[in-house]
Amino acid sequence: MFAGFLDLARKDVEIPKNAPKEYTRELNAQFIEKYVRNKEDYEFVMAEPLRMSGIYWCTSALDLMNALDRLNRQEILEYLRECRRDDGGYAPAPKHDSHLLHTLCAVQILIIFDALDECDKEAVAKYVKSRQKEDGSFDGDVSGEIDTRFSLCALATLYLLDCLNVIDEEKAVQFVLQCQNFDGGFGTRPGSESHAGQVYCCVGALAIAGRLEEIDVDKTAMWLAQRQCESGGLNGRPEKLPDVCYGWWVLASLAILRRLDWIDKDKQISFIYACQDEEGGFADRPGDCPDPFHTVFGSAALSLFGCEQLLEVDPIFCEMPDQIEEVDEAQLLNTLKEMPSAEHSLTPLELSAFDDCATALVVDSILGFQTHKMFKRTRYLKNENGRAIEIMRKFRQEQNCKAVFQDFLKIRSINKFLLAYPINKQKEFRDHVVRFLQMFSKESGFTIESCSRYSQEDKKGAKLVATKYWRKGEHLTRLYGVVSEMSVKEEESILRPGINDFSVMYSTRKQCAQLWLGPGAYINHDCHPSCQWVSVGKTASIQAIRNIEPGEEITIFYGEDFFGDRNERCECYTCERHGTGAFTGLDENSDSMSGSSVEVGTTEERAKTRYGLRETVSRLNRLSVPR
Ligand code: GRG
Repeated sequence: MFAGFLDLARKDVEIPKNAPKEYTRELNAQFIEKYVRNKEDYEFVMAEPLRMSGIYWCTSALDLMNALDRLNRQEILEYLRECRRDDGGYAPAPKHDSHLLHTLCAVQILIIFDALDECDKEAVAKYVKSRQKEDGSFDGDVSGEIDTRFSLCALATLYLLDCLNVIDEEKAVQFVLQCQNFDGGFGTRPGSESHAGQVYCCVGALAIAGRLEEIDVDKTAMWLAQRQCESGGLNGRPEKLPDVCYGWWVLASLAILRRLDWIDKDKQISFIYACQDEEGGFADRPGDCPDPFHTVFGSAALSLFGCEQLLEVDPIFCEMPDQIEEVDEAQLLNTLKEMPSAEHSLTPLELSAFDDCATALVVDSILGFQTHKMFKRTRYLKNENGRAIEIMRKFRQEQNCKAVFQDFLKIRSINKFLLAYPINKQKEFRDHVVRFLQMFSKESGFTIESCSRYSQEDKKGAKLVATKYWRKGEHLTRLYGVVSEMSVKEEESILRPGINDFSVMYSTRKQCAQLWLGPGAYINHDCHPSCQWVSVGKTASIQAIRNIEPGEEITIFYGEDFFGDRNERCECYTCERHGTGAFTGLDENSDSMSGSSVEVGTTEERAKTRYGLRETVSRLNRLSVPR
């Protein structure tokens, strides 16, 4: 209590010299896992009135850490069922009353677990509508408390369920606008003090309604930027102590307003790191006790700044497309061809994003794990993987490219992804997806399978395999490689050595690096390959250079020095058979012959510490591509 009084006088904190200086992902994940497991702990028991929010914080935190599998999905979904109330809303715990905040949390949890079909959308929408007052405001529950937090909860819930039209949106917007103060900030109700949490709620609500242009964005962003204290931390209002959770409320608001760079990023990151407990989890300030609330919002703030150990955060509100806008399905479907053109106009950036998204939809849905990606942190499918899996299952039976693409367009995150591109590029995305569908077409003569041969892929990669007999000289016309030339600037901005330069070649003729993606990027190297590349326009196809039996792997020769000098680290099947490359000097009967040499650490750690198998810089001077 005495410390609480002292806090009234303090205006900032000092960061201890020994405070953490990096994000401790594993410890943070363990902290959440332990919190959820120890249901008898005092903190857990006392948090019952907030339980649904607590589950949302834990679920969201582990989701960002890409560690959702540490939670018991079934147990959580069962809990949600117990919290459904007859009025259509969700309560924080069984036998409690429903509340708008916990209803939003429940919907978000269902989305994270890809289980939105468990939600009675109409009932929830009816409940949210019932909480709107005559002046456009919302109360949270039967107690009647009005707060702009509940305006955001209402709009966000309805947006996520695709039924914003059930409320009086205009009145909701007018109420939020009335809560803006002369300083640019927003409060809980008209005339109440500006607070960063409420700014987030109001800016988010206006973004959902597509009405941000109604405020002076610079003025609001200035008020938010002034929240940064000397320590680098952010406070919620003037003269108050910084708290790691404002890393989220302030930064997400600035991100929505496209003014994230108005904050001293490095100082803020150091402050956030320092709030981590040495045993995991985040506290409000350095040295305090950690909890799930500060852990999720501290992590989310770091993700906004692009922390590599965290998945891209989905602040929903700053990525929001226009509500009514949807891609023009007819334009895309009417001109769909089963064998797309060999030409394209994709820049390396577009090709990278399209390839990632298409492989997430088509390939990963069938193989059941994430295959190579240019931008690993981006979640193209958000939490709608289940839909893609279903669609691909149907494609394998019905073999209908048009129907499958039409279904893909119905996936919300895909529609949203495409809306960022003009129609000509959307068509190119469609063609790219169709190229990948060939992998599962009965006509193509090849397919993709998982492959555990290569240590560089943490033994979780893929290979292309023939599904028919191919004669020497025949062209595998449905197997495309898609090539895009890279400027030095593009190389610098897109490529990360050892991380995503796995398919970059140097053209000695054109004197530039080229990005090779498409289904062809899954073809593995072999020192005695079965195929070779043949350029066709801006794509490339594959030709058999010897007879290939069904079931045999389709391989090409990457180059003399792709896997180190004279391919000394090559792990191909031919090297394994001949005891060359990575198998040189290995005893045939030793354990390490069961695929390749022993590897320690993650791919990223290895990329930093040893020869980078796919390190562009060291390869660019050696490689050439076919003319
Ligand atoms: C979709 C992420 C998401 C949230 C739902 C409930 C809600 C919408 C947003 C809450 C926004 C908010 C009001 C955050 C502030 C939380 C907080 C730490 C309040 C503390 O206020 P004070 O007055 O502390 O106790 P200060 O920092 O002002 O001294």
